[in-house]
Order: sequence, then C-alpha cells, then structure tokens
Amino acid sequence: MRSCSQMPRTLMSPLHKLIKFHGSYQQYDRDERGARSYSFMLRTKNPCGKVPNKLYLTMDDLADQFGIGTLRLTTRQTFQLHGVVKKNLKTVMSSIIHSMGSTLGACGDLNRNVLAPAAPFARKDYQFAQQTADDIAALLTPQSGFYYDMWVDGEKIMSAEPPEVVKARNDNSHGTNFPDSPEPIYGTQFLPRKFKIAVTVPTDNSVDLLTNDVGVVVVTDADGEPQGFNLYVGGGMGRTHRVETTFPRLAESLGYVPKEDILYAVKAIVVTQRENGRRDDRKYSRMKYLISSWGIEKFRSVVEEYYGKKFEPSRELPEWEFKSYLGWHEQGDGGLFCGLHVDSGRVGGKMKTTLREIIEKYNLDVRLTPNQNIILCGIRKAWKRPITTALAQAGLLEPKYVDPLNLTAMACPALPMCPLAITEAERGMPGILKRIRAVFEKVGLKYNESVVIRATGCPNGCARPYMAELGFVGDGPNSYQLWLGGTPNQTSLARTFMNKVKIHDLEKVLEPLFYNWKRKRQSKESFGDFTKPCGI
Ligand code: SRM
Ligand code: SF4
Repeated sequence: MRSCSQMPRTLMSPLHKLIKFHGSYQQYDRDERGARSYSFMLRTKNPCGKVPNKLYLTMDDLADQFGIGTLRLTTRQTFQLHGVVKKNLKTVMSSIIHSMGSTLGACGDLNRNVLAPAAPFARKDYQFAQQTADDIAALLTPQSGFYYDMWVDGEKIMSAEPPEVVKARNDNSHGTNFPDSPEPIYGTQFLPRKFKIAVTVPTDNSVDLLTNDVGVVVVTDADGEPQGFNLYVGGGMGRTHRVETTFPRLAESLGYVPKEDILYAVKAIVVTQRENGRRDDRKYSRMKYLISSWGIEKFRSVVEEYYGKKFEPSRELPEWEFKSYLGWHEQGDGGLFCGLHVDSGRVGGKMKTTLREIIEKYNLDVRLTPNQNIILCGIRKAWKRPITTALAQAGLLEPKYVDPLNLTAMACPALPMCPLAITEAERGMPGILKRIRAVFEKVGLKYNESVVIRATGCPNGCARPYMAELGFVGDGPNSYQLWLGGTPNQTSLARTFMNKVKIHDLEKVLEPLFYNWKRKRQSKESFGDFTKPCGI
C-alpha cells in the first residue's frame, strides 16, 4: 500500500481533507532515513496578528510539550507548530481553543488569515483597519459547529459576533447565499481554492497588499475620520515551474465602497469567485486566473450584481511604504510597543525562553507581523530598560544592531517538513545572507544599502519571493531560479532573471549585478528598480 505522503492529494482520506479546514496538514521529516514517522503541522488563525497573552504562553508550552520545541511565525501573521503526533492532536487543539485561539480555516479552500498592520497604534485609521479585518474574518469563518464538536466535545467557545457581521452574512438580497445551508456563504463545496484578504491604511504596506486575492484600504476624510475603502482584487503568488500559464500576479483596482458596505462588497467578491472560479484544475483555481481570463471590467460587473450597487471610482492614495515596526515606538495611548526581528520567524532556544519570560512577567499581548516578526505591546515606559537588557542578552537586538539584509529577508520553512519543497529556504537563508554581505563588501557597497531578499524552496511563493528585489525560488537540488526587480515598498512584481543557479555559484552570478548597481545606478535608485530591465 502506498503511504499517505506518496498519494496524490486528491486521493487522500476524508480525514486529511477535513483536517486541512481545521488548520492542519500531515507531514513527515524528509531528513530522516528509513521508516517515515508522521506528524501534524498546526496553523493558527490570528486576524491582524493579534495574540492575547494567554494564547502566546499556551503556544510556547505546546511547542515544548507536543511539538519540535520551536514556534514558527508565518508570513500571514499566524503561528505554525510542527511535529504534533496524532495522539496529541486533540489536547493541542483544545488547549489552543481554550486559550482564545483558533485553527479553524487556517488551511483549506476558504478565507485564510486576514492580514492588517500589526502596529498597536491608538490611531483611528489603524484601529478601524484592524476592526474591519476582524469583521471580515468573522464574516467568512465557517459556521458549522463541527470544529468545536470534534476538538472540545461541542463546548460553545465562540465569542459573540458583532450584529452587523451576522446581518451581512445572512443577507440574501442579491442571491449570494445558500439560505438553507449551515454554511450560507460557502455551501457544501466551499471555495474553488484558498482565498486571501489584507486590510490596511494609506501608505502602510506592511501587509504586501497587492499579493492578496482582495486588498482593502481605509480611506479617511481630512480629519482622519474613516469614510470608506478602496478595493483591489486578483493578487496571488503561486506558480509552477515551466508552466507559463501559471504566474504570480498583482491585485488591480476594483473601486471604492462606503464604509457601511464593506462586508457586502467583500461577500460579493467571494461569491463571484465561488460561482465562477475554476474547479476542474487546482492549478488555475485562484481568483487571479478568473480575473485574468475575464478582464477587470467583466469581473467588476459580475461582482456588482451580487453587491447590488455600482462601485465608485477608487480614491487617490499616496505612495506605499514598507513598514516593519521594528524597535521601540509610542502607541499613542501612553504605552510603548517593541517590534523584534526574528530570522525566518523561527522562535527557539534562548530567544524563546526569554520572550516567554518577558511576556509572562509583564503580562504583555503580542502581535505577529506579515514579515515573520513579533511585536510586544502595551509596555510601560518604566519597563523599557529592563526589557531591552533582557532581550539583548537573548540576541533579540534593536534593529540598528541587526544586519539590514536580515531585517527585510524572509524564507519559507521548506525542508525538512514541507512536502512540496524542492530545496532549502529557511535553513539556507543565514548562509545566503552572509555570502551576500561579503559580496557587498567586495564591491564596495555600504552596510546600510540594503536589498529585500526572499527565498522559497519551491515556486508556490509562501515567502512572496516574486515581490523581492532579489528572489530565490527553489528549482532543483541546491539550485534556485533568481528573480529580480521587486521594489522595497512591495508594489511591483519581480521577473525571472536566471534558472537553475547552483548555490555554490552565488557569488559568480551576484557580484556583477551588485558591482553594476554600485557603479551605474541613478542617485538613490534601489537594486530592484536598477535591475528591472534585466528580467527575461
Ligand atoms: Fe504557503 C502550501 C507554508 C504563506 C502559497 N504553504 C503551503 C504548505 C502548507 C505546504 C503544503 O501544502 O503541504 C506549507 C507548509 C510548510 C511547513 O512545513 O510549514 C506552506 N505558507 C506557508 C507559510 C508557513 C510560509 C512562511 O514562511 O511563513 C505561510 C503560512 C501563512 C499562514 O499563516 O496562513 C504561507 N503560502 C503563503 C503565501 C504568502 C501569503 O499568503 O501572503 C503564499 C503566496 C500567496 C498566495 O497564496 O498566492 C503561499 N502555500 C502557497 C501555495 C501556492 C498557492 C497557489 O495559488 O498556487 C501552496 C500550495 C498549494 O496551495 O497547493 C502553499
Ligand atoms: Fe513549502 Fe514551497 Fe511553501 Fe516553501 S514555498 S513552504 S517549499 S510550499
């Protein structure tokens, strides 16, 4: 009999299909030789990356007791816990649920974690964006109680939903719903494929807005009062090597909606994809392919039928900036927050122990960022010094002491646990960054002249490498396809530069590029802008 990991996914057992919707995948350690020992990877759902104190402490414990002793912060503001064996799944799931967390819908063909800027600013626009992200997440959460039946024996743990969310979900004025189904929006078939939404405020592109199926941007009036939203649709990263009909794509503008309509507009977009997205071939089932084949005009007019109104023209917005929120900042309510860089989001060892001690001692809530980093929130000014000292002793340094190349780099987990990995990413990244730093020094680039570098072990794009100034996409054992031309503010797509670059040839390929950037660039021209014409 074939083992599960050798089976095509479509032949997997109902349990494996179902467990995806509950935020878990079965995996095995690909480094191990001999008989395979299977375990589960669990992913949480944390809209806006919000993690209450109790949930952080629980995740930290679970990683030690039932996982591989590390926590993984993801590119969508959630946690992943690797290595949970089947007999412990229920204990782990119920501990998360009882600590105000959830894994429901973290994987599977439905709406995934909703991104929003992680900074805990007491500003009207930020709080409105975060509230909107929470409401959209609630709107699109599966409704059947099966998750709770399975993991906490039917205990009702869900917090009360805002009445406007319930109203928007149940509204069927424009034929969006399955009225007699426990899942009025998803029905029995759910969506053709995963679905991703990000919310933000003007200028703040900490969420990689245009890589999402739906991007939602708060529009305020001159007094900073939220009025409505610009909407963007059709972003996505995943592709397949050598299949040119698959591609990464940036979201494009759909239009503007007044603030009271946002849940209805998002629902109309989801329903348009539910009804029209391809279900015959999962390679082409993401909404970006529907929009590419229809064109935005047709897509807009179909969405408008489910929305029951016309979209207004998008409002003009200022330039986007990438914001990392690293270091110490005022929240605007008397408290401070501190953003900490974590290489590839992997929290382990002394760093993990120290983070836990600080979070427990000062009773801090945390936020996870879409760049695999963590923010400690609600810190009193008097605590800043002892916390800074404790963090530094654990290697969690202020950003000015971290190599700028590391600060913006991201890598996906890849080997050994990801079944789709072709080559290394997270484990290879420290070496890649050190070698690039050495090339920088050799060609005379300054320490702070940084480049956004992202790596993935396969073309699925989990660390969004197609937005990087220099993207590494695994395309063979120890080899990468190189992508060039993304910009530091994450607004343009990179293009393929070379295929099958063996990792030992890194310097040979990169040195001339950095050398030419140093010598021939316009003043302040980023590496991404400089190399844009190099793509093939
Ligand atoms: Fe991803 C599949 C890890 C964000 C595109 N992703 C996987 C799986 C579950 C592999 C699998 O199917 O068995 C990976 C688990 C590896 C492991 O061992 O942990 C995995 N994806 C991740 C994470 C942990 C990467 C990270 O470094 O943080 C991210 C978890 C996000 C979360 O919390 O929900 C993660 N994945 C992304 C993103 C980035 C994003 O969402 O902003 C993308 C590209 C954006 C997009 O969706 O277009 C992404 N993951 C994929 C795809 C390709 C989807 C496609 O449209 O073709 C797959 C494969 C699939 O779905 O068939 C995939
Ligand atoms: Fe796995 Fe590929 Fe995603 Fe990396 S990009 S985590 S290798 S699916």
